[in-house]
Amino acid sequence: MEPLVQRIDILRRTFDEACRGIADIKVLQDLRNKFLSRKRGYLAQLLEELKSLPVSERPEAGGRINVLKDYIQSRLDEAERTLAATTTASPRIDLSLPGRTRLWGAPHPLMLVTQEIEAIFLSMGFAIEEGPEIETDYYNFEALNFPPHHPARDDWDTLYTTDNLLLRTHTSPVQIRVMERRKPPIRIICPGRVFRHETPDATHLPMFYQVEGLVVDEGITFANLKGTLEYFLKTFFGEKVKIRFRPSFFPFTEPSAEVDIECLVCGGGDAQCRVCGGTGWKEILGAGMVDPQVFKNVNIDPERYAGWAFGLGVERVAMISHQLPEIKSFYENDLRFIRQFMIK
Ligand code: 2NM
Repeated sequence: MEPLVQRIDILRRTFDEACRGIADIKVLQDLRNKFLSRKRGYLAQLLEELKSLPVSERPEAGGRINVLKDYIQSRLDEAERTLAATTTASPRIDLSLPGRTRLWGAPHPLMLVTQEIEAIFLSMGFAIEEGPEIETDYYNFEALNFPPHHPARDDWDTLYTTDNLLLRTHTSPVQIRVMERRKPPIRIICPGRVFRHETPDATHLPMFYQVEGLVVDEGITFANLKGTLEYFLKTFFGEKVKIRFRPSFFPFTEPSAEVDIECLVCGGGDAQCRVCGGTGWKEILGAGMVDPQVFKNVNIDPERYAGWAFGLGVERVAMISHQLPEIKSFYENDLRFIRQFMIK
């Protein structure tokens, strides 16, 4: 057998050779055992053989064995770090799979349109008021000049929780509550959810959003109504939009009007237009001068004060301005739809 010192050198070359084949952690652990195991490792065997050397040769040989041991240890540690960095849990990750998309929310188009409407009226000095969605018969009907059993109630049928409590059919009760609490001048808008007995179709749902407005002061006339609503519609739909006022009827206003804008799709040029039915006009809101009886109900003197009010459906306005054919698209919670209206 070769002298111990030579066998130390041979062992180093054997180790270097074996090191090239470290493909995974298993091979690395085998190597570590073979060379460094305290009991039967190659280095432990060499140390054991030190005893057979003459005492004078032992320190040098022992030193060489220790140098080799440090060398093997540090190379194995390094190999382990490299393995860990390149193969961490590799069998469990399939890099060919598509990533998990984070579905960020987006403001709902109905909220965006509501805020746009609010911003225009806020700029004219209006305040925003809110109130309950479950109302009494008095606030939803009586105070607004709908007598009990009056046929006008048919158009505002709703769900009743008791004989006296119902889901509000408009946000006008909020305006009644404000007029009870506060005396003129009043300039408010009332956004919110309302409910009506409706069979769902392309343009109707039993629940929808409204914005109503109310102005009460001394000397208010129909000219104020017209000027303010024209300013609102031109700001919202564009300066050039054509507007018309038609006579109409509501129990709570006299006189009453419905307000149309020109059809944004055909501009009146298509007798077959699917959007306006060939009329060239789209109804956008209802309005009128507050009926003196409504003022009496809230203790505002109709001889001294006058006022006007309007109401619009947010879905209808949003559908016209974005040219959407189906009201239900607002309620399907499809992010692909909702995200299109995001202001980026
Ligand atoms: C409309 C149309 C016309 C209206 C009237 C009132 C109140 F409380 F002052 F009497 N609030 N809202 C009103 C008037 C609502 O919606 C189409």
